[in-house]
Amino acid sequence: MTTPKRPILKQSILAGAFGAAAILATALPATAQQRPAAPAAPAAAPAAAPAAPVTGSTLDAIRARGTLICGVNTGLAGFAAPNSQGVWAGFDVDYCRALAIAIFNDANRVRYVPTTAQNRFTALQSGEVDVLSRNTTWTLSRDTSLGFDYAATNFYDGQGFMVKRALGVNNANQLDGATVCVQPGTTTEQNLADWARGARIQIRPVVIERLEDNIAAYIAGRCDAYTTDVSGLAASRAVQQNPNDHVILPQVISKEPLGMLFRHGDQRFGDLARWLHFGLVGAEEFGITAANVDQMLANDPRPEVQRMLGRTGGLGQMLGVDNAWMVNVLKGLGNYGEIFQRNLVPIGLQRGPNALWTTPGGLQYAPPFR
Ligand SMILES: N[C@@H](CCC(=O)N[C@@H](CS)C(=O)NCC(=O)O)C(=O)O
Repeated sequence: MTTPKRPILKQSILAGAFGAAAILATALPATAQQRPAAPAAPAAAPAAAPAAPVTGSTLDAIRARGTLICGVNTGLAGFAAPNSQGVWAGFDVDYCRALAIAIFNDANRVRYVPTTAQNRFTALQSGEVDVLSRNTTWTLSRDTSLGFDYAATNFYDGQGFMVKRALGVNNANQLDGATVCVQPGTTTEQNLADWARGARIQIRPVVIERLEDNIAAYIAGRCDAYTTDVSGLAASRAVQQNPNDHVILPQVISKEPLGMLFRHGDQRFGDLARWLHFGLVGAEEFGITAANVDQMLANDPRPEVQRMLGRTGGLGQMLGVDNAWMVNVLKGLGNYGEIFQRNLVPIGLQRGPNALWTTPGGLQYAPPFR
């Protein structure tokens, strides 16, 4: 075990540790606790129990109900949060709306169910929601023993750290001995332990259940750093009074491929969710936007564009929806790049690995529409 090396952190660590102890003893006795991360026992098993089968076709149930029930975040700027008019908005919300357009040609036929890191999997397993569109990482255990499938990776992410600029830390390795706020029931908690162990760094996790309590504890100085997916760091930083007082460190310690999840056995619905993402990415590649989709449908000579837009090929029908599904989705929401630009650029995220595969370093790639 290493000892803390940097005086600046040692000082704030003490403040953080005592502050954390106080909050744990009072506000959050049952849900928050400090645990040593390294060397530590391997991270805990996934929060939810293995899935009990939900029978019946989700697509049919959604049609019969007349509404899609989308499990989203409790509130994460840029991804899923009520806007100033109280209307849910964000990147993950746009994927719910896209599904509703594909199924009903009506973006408003969605009921949003806020889910926490801890209860999201139970909500999907139990059938309380039809789909999770909620910054959730694709992992082997979630894909198997929890009973889910992933539609596609709609956001390539990774875990990072945020610190106060005033702390003077600019590299994650300087966090040796630090207290780090982290939410349970996440890959974040597990990765933090893995990373600390691998890097032979001692981290003192302050595990706090609710997102807003994590941020509050970090802001109050009870933790030296806050860790989550870089997307989540950007979202939380963007809504602080002075975002510039907080620095997202350059190290990314994990891979967090985020995407929509559906239940095992729900392949028809899953196919639609998957090809919806590919349609958004493919449209960007072909240069089809909300503004020009009608014109492209009428005039573009490329056969794949005509198939994607449903003029030929009957691809929508193969997915169980109207052949005009992508025309409707693109008119309502724009292509992947437009959705990214509208929701995520304002919180400071760049395309990075989420650029199209035709851009160096870009990973977003759609299989053929045929
Ligand atoms: N991608 C990670 C982390 C997802 C996650 O839940 N992150 C937190 C912090 S950004 C969150 O969204 N919390 C909201 C809540 O629990 O209400 C995972 O799938 O485990």
